[in-house]
Amino acid sequence: MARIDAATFQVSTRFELAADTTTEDTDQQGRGLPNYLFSVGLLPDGLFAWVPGKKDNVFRGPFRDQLALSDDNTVRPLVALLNVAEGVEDVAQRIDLDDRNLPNQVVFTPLGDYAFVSVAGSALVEVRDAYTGEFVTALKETGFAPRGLALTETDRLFVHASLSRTVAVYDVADIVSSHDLITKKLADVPTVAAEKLDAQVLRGKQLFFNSEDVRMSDQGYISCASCHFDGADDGRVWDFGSVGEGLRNTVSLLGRRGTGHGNVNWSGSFDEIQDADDNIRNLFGGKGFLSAEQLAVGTVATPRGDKKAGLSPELDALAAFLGSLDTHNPSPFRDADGSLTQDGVAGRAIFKRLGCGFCHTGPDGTDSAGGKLHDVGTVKASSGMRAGEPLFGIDTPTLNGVWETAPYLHDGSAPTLRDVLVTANAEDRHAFTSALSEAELGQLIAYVQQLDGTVDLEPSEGDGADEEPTEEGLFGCSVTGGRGDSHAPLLAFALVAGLMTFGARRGRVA
Ligand code: HEC
Ligand code: HEC
Ligand SMILES: [Ca+2]
Ligand SMILES: [Ca+2]
Ligand SMILES: [Ca+2]
Ligand SMILES: [Ca+2]
Repeated sequence: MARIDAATFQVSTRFELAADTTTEDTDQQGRGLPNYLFSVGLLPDGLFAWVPGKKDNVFRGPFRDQLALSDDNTVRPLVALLNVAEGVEDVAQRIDLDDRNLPNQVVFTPLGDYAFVSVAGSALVEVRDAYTGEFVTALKETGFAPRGLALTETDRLFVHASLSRTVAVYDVADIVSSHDLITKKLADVPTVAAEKLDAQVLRGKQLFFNSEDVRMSDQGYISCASCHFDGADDGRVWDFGSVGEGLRNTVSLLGRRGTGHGNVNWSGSFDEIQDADDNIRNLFGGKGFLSAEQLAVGTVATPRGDKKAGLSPELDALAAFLGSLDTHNPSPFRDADGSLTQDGVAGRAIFKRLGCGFCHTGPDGTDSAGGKLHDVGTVKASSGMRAGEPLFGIDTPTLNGVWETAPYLHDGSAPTLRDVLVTANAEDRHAFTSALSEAELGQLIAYVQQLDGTVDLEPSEGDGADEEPTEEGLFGCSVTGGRGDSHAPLLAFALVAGLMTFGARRGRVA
């Protein structure tokens, strides 16, 4: 967290929130690295502040400390306490909101004796003693995904239930006056006159954010939003060894349109979003949205076996929501008018010359749709398996949106794009980048940083930007599905580079 001097706009204090590597993992507490620091609630005296967020247990897992992630020791809810006067976090005072998911905003009573904390995934507001941090009571039935609070001088608490499209209003006068703990819900005020989301998509988004449903999570700790808040990623590398995978960097779901980029997961292990039910049951402690009977039919229980689609309205709604995530955030590395910078244009030519588009193909920048996997020299022991089966390669990720999704590679082992192309590509198995001059490398990186799904016309293309690339078929056949290629086609890249077009990009959707 940073404190900014309002007069000079300079950072005056930086509060470092330390990784907790020592707290014993139990059902009420655990280790973790603070993340998703949503907001700051300043106490009326200005001396302390509460910062709600989460704690990611990136110290746990079969490849790390030999302990499988469990539903209560994957993500834990966190409120960090900043000692504003001394400019440090008071680590000993950290609050763990047991059995909750994604606390995100805090307001205090005028005397500073009680705190109201909205908890998005748990669909409630907690009342806590501001001196001790102890739990006092909870305002339930706020509606889905509460993520905004306001306390009025008339002792009304307004709670924005973002995914119920309502503001819940509570009378909290008894708490404010320390008279009693009774609260009364006065109203649910609708905030949206004409809902823009399709009903199934909205239902899916509500499920995505809701850890209270025992089908999603046992003790209410985990929802999809725990790691993909608003559909994005959390920058973390999770040890998914216990669900037949390995070290896995969270994938942003933005722009991927559910299975719009073919199989999902770095190993391409799932062929439907509905396969997330496997993680719900095996990782989040949820009962799952499919019954034992449904799972017992044919090969439904196997991720790429008989289809799970159509078996559960909830899983289908989750899939509809993910399918609706069809845009990436615009890259700020572009010129102000949204076009490629000069370096970006130069980088695009290098991208073609090196044959990057052989795998990062077409508007989505991936050949995943054919079920291909490639080992570009990044697969190691800690990469683990593919849903319990041998892992021969990785499903080519899109490069659209990578400007905001560091770290890189399936296991997050490349902190920067440069590391992907240099440090992690020592043997040139991920294209011949060692042949590039420092300037060319900079241009290639500039191009990749500007990919966000925008249609970039090339001078020679005129207005033919809607055409699909036609050369793909020439090369697509040289890689087999399921097994990683040995990278024999690399030599061919240099020869055909002049022919290859990366292809038209989709226009930005408003
Ligand atoms: C503990 C953090 C965590 C939670 C909770 C979580 N995910 Fe993920 N998600 C990840 C990680 C890590 C990956 C990469 C996993 C892999 O490749 O095996 C991922 C990958 C995905 C992908 C693959 C995207 C692609 O195109 O390859 C989808 C889809 C997905 N998650 C959906 C969900 C849904 C739906 C939920 C809730 C049911 C969920 N996730 C909950 C961490 C999480
Ligand atoms: C043979 C297929 C292939 C070629 C050619 C290829 N890539 Fe990749 N690329 C992949 C695969 C597979 C991954 C995922 C590897 C992993 O996660 O371990 C990847 C990952 C990446 C990533 C990291 C993305 C992320 O989200 O972490 C970047 C950046 C990237 N490639 C850029 C390039 C550039 C630039 C070129 C050309 C110089 C190129 N790639 C050529 C297959 C390829
Ligand atoms: Ca607990
Ligand atoms: Ca894919
Ligand atoms: Ca499946
Ligand atoms: Ca990443």
